[in-house]
Formats: sequence, structure tokens, C-alpha cells
Amino acid sequence: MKVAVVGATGLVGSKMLQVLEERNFPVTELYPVASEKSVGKEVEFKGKKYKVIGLQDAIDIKPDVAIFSAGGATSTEWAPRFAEAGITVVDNSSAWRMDPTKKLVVPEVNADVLTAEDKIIANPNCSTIQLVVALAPLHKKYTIKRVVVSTYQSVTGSGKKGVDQLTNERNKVESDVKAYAHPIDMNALPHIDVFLENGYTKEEMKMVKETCKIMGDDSIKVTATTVRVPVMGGHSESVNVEFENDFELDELRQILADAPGIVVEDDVQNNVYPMPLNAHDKDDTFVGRLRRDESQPNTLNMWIVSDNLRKGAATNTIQIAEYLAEKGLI
Ligand code: 11C
Repeated sequence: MKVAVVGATGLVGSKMLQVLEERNFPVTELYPVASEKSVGKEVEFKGKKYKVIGLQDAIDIKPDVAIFSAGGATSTEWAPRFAEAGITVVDNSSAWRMDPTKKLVVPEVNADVLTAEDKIIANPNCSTIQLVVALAPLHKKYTIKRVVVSTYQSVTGSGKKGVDQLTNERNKVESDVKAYAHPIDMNALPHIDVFLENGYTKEEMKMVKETCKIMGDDSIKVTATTVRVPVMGGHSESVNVEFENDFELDELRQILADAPGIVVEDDVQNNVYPMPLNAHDKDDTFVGRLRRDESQPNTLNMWIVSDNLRKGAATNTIQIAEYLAEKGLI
């Protein structure tokens, strides 16, 4: 399979190359692609060096699939051009997610919506992906009415700038390059992406809207508070879920343990629960602290952690491509 990775020099792009290699995606030819200023730079894949090419050159080569992680503006402009040339695009930006003509996919949840006609496929926001991986099997069994989620998101979610700001602050290095409106080290910022007119941030509304679209159920009520914390990698979520039907905690734990992509870490007697440090560089979504919300019936509290650059971005995108390849849809 001829594969183009658009945005190959960025934080997520490099992770995509690593994940393609680790998961042994059937790459016959690799084309790292980036904006003009990165053309000619080199990236490494399977021990070989590859020169970065420009977007139009990539279209002319006609890869089977183009995996995009180059930001919304690049995706808005270039994904349709790739698609018109017959190249299937799996896009990690927010550009196409809520477009009703485009599929928004987390393979464990809704890969079956994909067809050969889908030429631009959207990859959800990282904090939504790990949430729906855990919600989907529970919705199937108990029917979710409402979800209240609060996130603890790491600085890799803001790309290199976020990592640089935290590193500089920790090392007491002065720099004008800031990803955030305030210091991030020793702090917690209830502010991810821009504020909207309703008082929520764009990140919070992504979680609300994307969850319903992926789960294919607009009746699920979701409300979110998203917070940036001084963690280098891995997003955590405190999630309160109210079901239509009652549940038995052991059965619910088993449903999660049997669900694809989930590892249950829930042994509080031995201090076992999901943590970003343990999720680092793993493809799974980790779920723990499973307990009844004693303040109202049919309601669960849980804690979900995943590596935002892997399952939250690169891995999920590549799993979509894997599904397309396996089903002969590309
Ligand atoms: C963050 N979730 O942690 C964001 C990063 O829409 O793909 C990913 C933004 C997106 O800041």
C-alpha cells in the first residue's frame, strides 16, 4: 500500500510513522509530506531515511491512502484535492468532523459505517476517542442517558509549543513562545482551545457533539469541562454516566474488560488505577475507579486514561486505515 503521511514532521506525524512501523501496516511505499518550509527535511521509517515532499507532489504520486495531521487549514484546502484525485484521506484535524457528509470514526465503536465511497474520513478529537471507547459497550448494554465528563489533559495535546512551554517553565528558561494564556507548570487551566459564545470552550463542545455523532445517538446528553494540567503526555477523564437501566458493578466491569481496546485497571486495594505514566506509548484505553454514584440511581463514576498521541490521534487514524485495507475499501 502506498501511504502518504501529511504533516510528517509534527508531533502527531512522527507518532504516525512510529505507529505505522510498530503495527506493521502494509506500507510498500512511504511518502512523508509537509508544508513548503519542511520540504527536503528527512524523516526516518523502518531504519531508512525519507525526504519530505510537498502536497501537490504527493497528489501526483497518487498514494492509496493519505493520513493527514497538518492542522485544520491544510486539511480544509488539501483533503478535497487528494480525494478528487481518488486518494482516500484519513484526517486527524477538526476540519471535517461535524460535516454531515463525512464519517467520524473510532474503529471499536463504528467502523461498520465506512464504505469505499468515503474519500475523506475524520478522526475525532483525542479526549472524545478515549471517552467513546469506554462508553460504547456500556451504552449497548445499559443505554446511556447522560454523561458528565471533566478532563485532565496533557501538554502534548497542544503540540510542540505546549511541550516547550512546560519544559521551559520547569527548567526556568525564559521564552516568549507560549501555548497557554498562563503558566502551566504547577497550575491547572480550565481552558482548552478558544471560548465560545455559550461560555464553553471549543474542546468542550467537541466532546459533546463528537460523542453523539460517533455513537450514532443524538439522545445522549453530554456536558464537559476540559482542563489542561502539567502532565507531559496522556489525557485523563473523570466520567459520570447515568444509564436508563440499572447495572451490577461486577458485570459492568466484565463488559469493559471484554470490550475491544480497553484494559480495566481497577484494584484500589493495591493502588491500581489508570495513570498517564502507565498509558504512555500504549494503544489501549485504560479504565478504572469503577464505582456507583451513590447520589442517584443507575449512575456510574469511572476514570479513563489514554495516550493522546496514540489512541487519541495516530493509532486511531491508522486503525481506520487498517480497517479500510482489511475490508478492501481502499
Ligand atoms: C488538546 N484535544 O488536548 C486537543 C488536541 O481537535 O484534534 C487535539 C485537537 C483536535 O489540546
